[in-house]
Amino acid sequence: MVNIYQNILSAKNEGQKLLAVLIDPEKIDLKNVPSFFEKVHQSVTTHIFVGGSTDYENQTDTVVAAVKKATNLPVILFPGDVSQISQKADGILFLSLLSGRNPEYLIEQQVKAAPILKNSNLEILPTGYILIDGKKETATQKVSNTKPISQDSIDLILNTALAGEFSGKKLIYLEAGSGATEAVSQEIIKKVSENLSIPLIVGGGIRSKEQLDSAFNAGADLVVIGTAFEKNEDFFKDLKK
Ligand code: 1GP
Repeated sequence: MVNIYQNILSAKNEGQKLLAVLIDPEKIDLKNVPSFFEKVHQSVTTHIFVGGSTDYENQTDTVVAAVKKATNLPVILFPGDVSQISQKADGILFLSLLSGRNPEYLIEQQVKAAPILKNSNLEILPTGYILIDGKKETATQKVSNTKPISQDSIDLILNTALAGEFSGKKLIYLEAGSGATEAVSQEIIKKVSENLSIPLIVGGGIRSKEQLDSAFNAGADLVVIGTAFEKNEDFFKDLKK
Protein backbone atom coordinates (compact mmCIF):
# COMPACT_ATOMS: atom_id res chain seq x y z
CA MET A 1 0.00 0.00 0.00
CA VAL A 2 1.30 3.48 -0.84
CA ASN A 3 1.81 5.69 2.15
CA ILE A 4 0.92 9.00 0.59
CA TYR A 5 1.44 11.23 3.59
CA GLN A 6 4.77 9.70 4.61
CA ASN A 7 6.01 10.19 1.05
CA ILE A 8 4.96 13.85 1.06
CA LEU A 9 6.68 14.36 4.42
CA SER A 10 9.88 12.65 3.27
CA ALA A 11 9.90 14.78 0.11
CA LYS A 12 9.48 17.92 2.22
CA ASN A 13 12.33 16.89 4.52
CA GLU A 14 14.59 16.15 1.56
CA GLY A 15 13.63 19.37 -0.25
CA GLN A 16 12.12 17.43 -3.16
CA LYS A 17 9.27 19.39 -4.75
CA LEU A 18 6.02 17.69 -5.77
CA LEU A 19 3.61 18.39 -8.62
CA ALA A 20 0.02 17.22 -8.78
CA VAL A 21 -1.95 17.26 -12.01
CA LEU A 22 -5.61 17.98 -11.27
CA ILE A 23 -8.17 16.15 -13.34
CA ASP A 24 -11.70 17.52 -13.28
CA PRO A 25 -14.14 14.65 -13.93
CA GLU A 26 -16.55 17.06 -15.61
CA LYS A 27 -13.94 18.18 -18.11
CA ILE A 28 -11.82 15.19 -19.09
CA ASP A 29 -12.71 13.12 -22.12
CA LEU A 30 -12.26 9.47 -21.13
CA LYS A 31 -10.93 8.45 -24.51
CA ASN A 32 -8.04 10.90 -24.13
CA VAL A 33 -6.91 9.48 -20.77
CA PRO A 34 -4.19 7.11 -22.14
CA SER A 35 -2.54 9.76 -24.36
CA PHE A 36 -2.84 12.39 -21.60
CA PHE A 37 -0.98 10.07 -19.24
CA GLU A 38 1.80 9.40 -21.74
CA LYS A 39 2.57 13.12 -21.41
CA VAL A 40 2.10 13.11 -17.64
CA HIS A 41 4.66 10.30 -17.33
CA GLN A 42 7.29 12.21 -19.29
CA SER A 43 6.90 15.16 -16.93
CA VAL A 44 7.94 15.73 -13.32
CA THR A 45 4.39 15.02 -12.11
CA THR A 46 4.34 13.07 -8.83
CA HIS A 47 0.63 12.95 -7.90
CA ILE A 48 -2.77 12.94 -9.57
CA PHE A 49 -5.68 14.76 -7.96
CA VAL A 50 -9.21 14.02 -9.17
CA GLY A 51 -12.05 16.35 -8.30
CA GLY A 52 -13.93 19.56 -8.84
CA SER A 53 -16.45 21.75 -7.10
CA THR A 54 -19.26 19.85 -8.77
CA ASP A 55 -19.77 16.51 -10.50
CA TYR A 56 -23.37 16.66 -11.66
CA GLU A 57 -23.14 13.51 -13.76
CA ASN A 58 -21.36 11.42 -11.13
CA GLN A 59 -18.31 10.84 -13.29
CA THR A 60 -15.77 10.63 -10.46
CA ASP A 61 -15.77 6.85 -10.02
CA THR A 62 -15.52 6.15 -13.77
CA VAL A 63 -12.76 8.74 -14.20
CA VAL A 64 -10.78 7.40 -11.22
CA ALA A 65 -11.02 3.87 -12.65
CA ALA A 66 -9.70 5.07 -16.03
CA VAL A 67 -6.92 7.07 -14.35
CA LYS A 68 -5.85 4.14 -12.15
CA LYS A 69 -5.63 2.01 -15.27
CA ALA A 70 -3.40 4.58 -16.97
CA THR A 71 -0.92 5.34 -14.15
CA ASN A 72 0.91 4.07 -11.09
CA LEU A 73 1.18 7.56 -9.63
CA PRO A 74 -0.82 8.02 -6.40
CA VAL A 75 -4.39 9.08 -7.19
CA ILE A 76 -5.89 11.37 -4.58
CA LEU A 77 -9.49 12.55 -4.43
CA PHE A 78 -10.00 16.31 -4.17
CA PRO A 79 -13.75 16.24 -3.63
CA GLY A 80 -16.21 19.09 -3.86
CA ASP A 81 -18.60 17.18 -1.63
CA VAL A 82 -19.44 13.79 -0.15
CA SER A 83 -20.85 12.48 -3.45
CA GLN A 84 -17.37 12.56 -4.98
CA ILE A 85 -15.83 9.67 -3.06
CA SER A 86 -14.48 6.80 -5.10
CA GLN A 87 -13.11 3.70 -3.40
CA LYS A 88 -10.89 3.15 -6.43
CA ALA A 89 -8.55 6.03 -5.54
CA ASP A 90 -5.55 5.72 -3.21
CA GLY A 91 -6.31 8.59 -0.90
CA ILE A 92 -8.56 11.54 -0.19
CA LEU A 93 -7.93 15.13 0.81
CA PHE A 94 -10.31 15.35 3.77
CA LEU A 95 -10.92 19.04 3.32
CA SER A 96 -12.23 21.65 5.72
CA LEU A 97 -12.82 25.03 4.13
CA LEU A 98 -11.12 27.05 6.88
CA SER A 99 -11.30 30.39 5.10
CA GLY A 100 -15.11 30.27 5.05
CA ARG A 101 -17.70 30.39 7.78
CA ASN A 102 -20.15 27.98 6.24
CA PRO A 103 -20.62 25.00 8.59
CA GLU A 104 -21.64 22.82 5.63
CA TYR A 105 -18.04 22.85 4.33
CA LEU A 106 -16.33 23.17 7.70
CA ILE A 107 -17.85 20.03 9.24
CA GLU A 108 -21.22 18.90 7.80
CA GLN A 109 -19.92 17.28 4.61
CA GLN A 110 -17.17 15.66 6.69
CA VAL A 111 -19.74 14.09 9.05
CA LYS A 112 -21.60 12.73 6.03
CA ALA A 113 -18.37 11.32 4.60
CA ALA A 114 -17.28 9.65 7.85
CA PRO A 115 -19.30 6.40 7.58
CA ILE A 116 -18.22 5.98 3.96
CA LEU A 117 -14.55 6.49 4.83
CA LYS A 118 -14.71 4.28 7.93
CA ASN A 119 -15.26 1.29 5.67
CA SER A 120 -12.78 2.19 2.99
CA ASN A 121 -9.10 1.67 2.24
CA LEU A 122 -8.59 5.27 1.16
CA GLU A 123 -5.74 7.01 2.96
CA ILE A 124 -7.29 10.00 4.67
CA LEU A 125 -5.32 13.25 4.45
CA PRO A 126 -6.80 15.88 6.82
CA THR A 127 -6.38 19.16 4.95
CA GLY A 128 -7.04 22.77 5.90
CA TYR A 129 -8.33 24.38 2.71
CA ILE A 130 -7.89 28.14 2.42
CA LEU A 131 -9.46 30.08 -0.43
CA ILE A 132 -7.50 33.14 -1.45
CA ASP A 133 -8.71 35.83 -3.82
CA GLY A 134 -7.42 34.99 -7.30
CA LYS A 135 -9.24 37.95 -8.86
CA LYS A 136 -11.86 35.77 -10.50
CA GLU A 137 -15.01 34.39 -8.88
CA THR A 138 -14.41 30.66 -8.64
CA ALA A 139 -16.72 27.67 -8.61
CA THR A 140 -15.61 26.87 -5.06
CA GLN A 141 -16.75 30.30 -3.90
CA LYS A 142 -20.13 29.91 -5.54
CA VAL A 143 -20.75 26.35 -4.41
CA SER A 144 -19.54 26.91 -0.85
CA ASN A 145 -21.15 30.33 -0.60
CA THR A 146 -18.04 31.71 1.10
CA LYS A 147 -15.68 34.56 0.35
CA PRO A 148 -11.97 34.09 -0.31
CA ILE A 149 -9.42 35.92 1.83
CA SER A 150 -7.83 38.97 0.18
CA GLN A 151 -4.17 38.55 -0.82
CA ASP A 152 -3.52 41.71 1.22
CA SER A 153 -4.63 40.01 4.45
CA ILE A 154 -1.43 38.05 4.92
CA ASP A 155 -1.78 37.81 8.69
CA LEU A 156 -5.30 36.44 8.40
CA ILE A 157 -4.11 33.85 5.87
CA LEU A 158 -1.21 32.88 8.12
CA ASN A 159 -3.38 32.68 11.25
CA THR A 160 -5.94 30.57 9.38
CA ALA A 161 -3.19 28.19 8.27
CA LEU A 162 -1.78 28.02 11.80
CA ALA A 163 -5.25 27.37 13.24
CA GLY A 164 -5.47 24.47 10.78
CA GLU A 165 -2.14 23.04 11.89
CA PHE A 166 -3.01 23.44 15.58
CA SER A 167 -6.35 21.66 14.97
CA GLY A 168 -4.45 18.66 13.65
CA LYS A 169 -4.65 19.13 9.90
CA LYS A 170 -1.77 17.33 8.22
CA LEU A 171 -1.69 19.55 5.14
CA ILE A 172 -2.57 23.16 4.36
CA TYR A 173 -3.81 24.00 0.86
CA LEU A 174 -3.64 27.63 -0.31
CA GLU A 175 -6.12 27.85 -3.20
CA ALA A 176 -6.52 30.80 -5.56
CA GLY A 177 -9.24 28.85 -7.39
CA SER A 178 -9.23 26.95 -10.62
CA GLY A 179 -8.41 29.25 -13.53
CA ALA A 180 -7.49 32.11 -11.17
CA THR A 181 -6.25 35.26 -12.84
CA GLU A 182 -3.82 35.85 -10.00
CA ALA A 183 -2.03 32.92 -8.36
CA VAL A 184 -1.21 32.98 -4.63
CA SER A 185 1.63 35.48 -4.23
CA GLN A 186 5.17 34.48 -3.39
CA GLU A 187 4.99 36.67 -0.31
CA ILE A 188 2.01 34.72 1.06
CA ILE A 189 3.57 31.34 0.26
CA LYS A 190 6.81 32.40 1.92
CA LYS A 191 5.16 33.73 5.07
CA VAL A 192 2.93 30.69 5.51
CA SER A 193 5.58 28.08 4.69
CA GLU A 194 8.11 29.66 7.06
CA ASN A 195 5.67 29.48 9.94
CA LEU A 196 4.12 26.08 9.29
CA SER A 197 5.60 22.69 10.19
CA ILE A 198 3.27 20.65 8.01
CA PRO A 199 3.52 20.43 4.20
CA LEU A 200 2.04 23.26 2.14
CA ILE A 201 0.02 22.74 -1.04
CA VAL A 202 -0.50 25.67 -3.42
CA GLY A 203 -2.77 25.81 -6.46
CA GLY A 204 -4.90 27.96 -8.72
CA GLY A 205 -3.84 30.00 -11.74
CA ILE A 206 -0.36 28.52 -12.18
CA ARG A 207 0.22 28.19 -15.90
CA SER A 208 3.95 28.50 -16.60
CA LYS A 209 7.20 26.86 -15.55
CA GLU A 210 8.31 30.21 -14.11
CA GLN A 211 5.22 30.45 -11.89
CA LEU A 212 5.69 26.85 -10.80
CA ASP A 213 9.32 27.47 -9.88
CA SER A 214 8.50 30.66 -8.03
CA ALA A 215 5.83 28.86 -5.97
CA PHE A 216 8.38 26.15 -5.13
CA ASN A 217 11.11 28.70 -4.36
CA ALA A 218 8.74 30.60 -2.08
CA GLY A 219 8.16 27.42 -0.05
CA ALA A 220 5.32 25.40 -1.60
CA ASP A 221 5.93 21.68 -1.08
CA LEU A 222 3.33 20.52 -3.58
CA VAL A 223 1.85 22.55 -6.42
CA VAL A 224 -1.43 21.67 -8.12
CA ILE A 225 -2.04 22.50 -11.79
CA GLY A 226 -5.23 21.74 -13.68
CA THR A 227 -6.44 24.35 -16.16
CA ALA A 228 -3.05 24.91 -17.86
CA PHE A 229 -2.90 21.21 -18.82
CA GLU A 230 -6.55 21.14 -19.88
CA LYS A 231 -5.95 24.05 -22.23
CA ASN A 232 -2.57 23.05 -23.60
CA GLU A 233 -1.11 19.57 -23.16
CA ASP A 234 2.15 20.86 -24.68
CA PHE A 235 2.75 22.51 -21.31
CA PHE A 236 3.95 19.08 -20.15
CA LYS A 237 6.93 19.50 -22.50
CA ASP A 238 8.12 22.44 -20.38
CA LEU A 239 8.03 20.18 -17.35
CA LYS A 240 10.07 17.25 -18.65
CA LYS A 241 11.84 15.00 -16.16
C1 1GP B 1 -7.79 24.25 -8.44
O1 1GP B 1 -5.67 24.48 -7.37
C2 1GP B 1 -6.34 23.87 -8.42
O2 1GP B 1 -8.48 23.68 -7.42
C3 1GP B 1 -5.71 24.10 -9.76
O3 1GP B 1 -6.03 25.34 -10.32
O4 1GP B 1 -6.94 24.82 -12.58
O5 1GP B 1 -5.98 27.07 -12.09
O6 1GP B 1 -4.50 25.08 -12.28
P1 1GP B 1 -5.85 25.59 -11.90
